[in-house]
Amino acid sequence: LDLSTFFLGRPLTAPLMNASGVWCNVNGQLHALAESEAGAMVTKSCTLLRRDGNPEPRYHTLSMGSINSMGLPNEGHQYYLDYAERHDYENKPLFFSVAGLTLDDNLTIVAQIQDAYTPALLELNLSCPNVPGKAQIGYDFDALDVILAEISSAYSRPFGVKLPPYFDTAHFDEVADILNRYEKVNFITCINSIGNGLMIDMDSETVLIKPKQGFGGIGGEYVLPTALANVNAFHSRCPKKSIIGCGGVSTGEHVFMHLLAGASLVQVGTALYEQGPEIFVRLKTELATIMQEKGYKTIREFQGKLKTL
Ligand code: RRO
Repeated sequence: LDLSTFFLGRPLTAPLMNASGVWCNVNGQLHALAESEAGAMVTKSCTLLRRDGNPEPRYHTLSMGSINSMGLPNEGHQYYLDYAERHDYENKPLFFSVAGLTLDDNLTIVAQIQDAYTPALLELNLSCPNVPGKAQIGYDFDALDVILAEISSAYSRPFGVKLPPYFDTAHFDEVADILNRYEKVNFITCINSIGNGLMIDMDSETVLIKPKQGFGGIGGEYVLPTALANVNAFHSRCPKKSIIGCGGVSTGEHVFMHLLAGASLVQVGTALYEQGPEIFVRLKTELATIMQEKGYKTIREFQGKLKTL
């Protein structure tokens, strides 16, 4: 039984990686991912300069997932570029997540990536829900069009976008139309956390995290149906692009569902935060077991082959 696959022509030992933000903020964590069973990995979304992020507590485990308002804590783009220049690309591909606070910052960072000549793949994060006072580009379709035009002319290589979840068919259509106008957008990562949820502690009658009066991005089991819908919606509307699935993955069954819905590669966020990089061993075993039971020998036999009624 073979879990190996390809992503944009690059061989992967398994269709699994971390979600940006989880286990990838500092070198020690990045090295742990490099040594794990993950088939690829991505760095923490970076800004031009280092940020402390929002005040703590800013992450809380929930019964079926997590809530976070980290606020883009990161070491600054140069730190992750230094990692990217030392990464072993024969071992596994590296994605480089960028979430500049302004269009100019994004253009500066992508110019630096280009100059560094690393084989890292740019994942442009258009969906951070947690920077106070900053709207998500993914929900502003005019701004989305502008940033894709600007990055496409400034950056000579294929890149991808990390999108927020959408909840309306008209929005799937409109965003897919915009993305399809940009040939360099080779992949789409669906989804970021469901923004600005709220959970409450019953005993103390308080919110669970300090920033934004307790509002934060929701991840984990809560978001699986929304994630699968977004993966499948963009898979069918953007046939020339690859989809990376993210959202609600904690078992091999969830990985299988994302692949069936059209993902070529599946990211793990909340469950990786809770369980650590050893989780990739279990996810691979569980995925292999499901494939064996169903009689599939390779991932390509079922990837994107979701049936409708
Ligand atoms: O750092 C964060 O607060 C954060 C980011 Br940049 C993101 O894209 N998604 C998220 O849930 N948290």
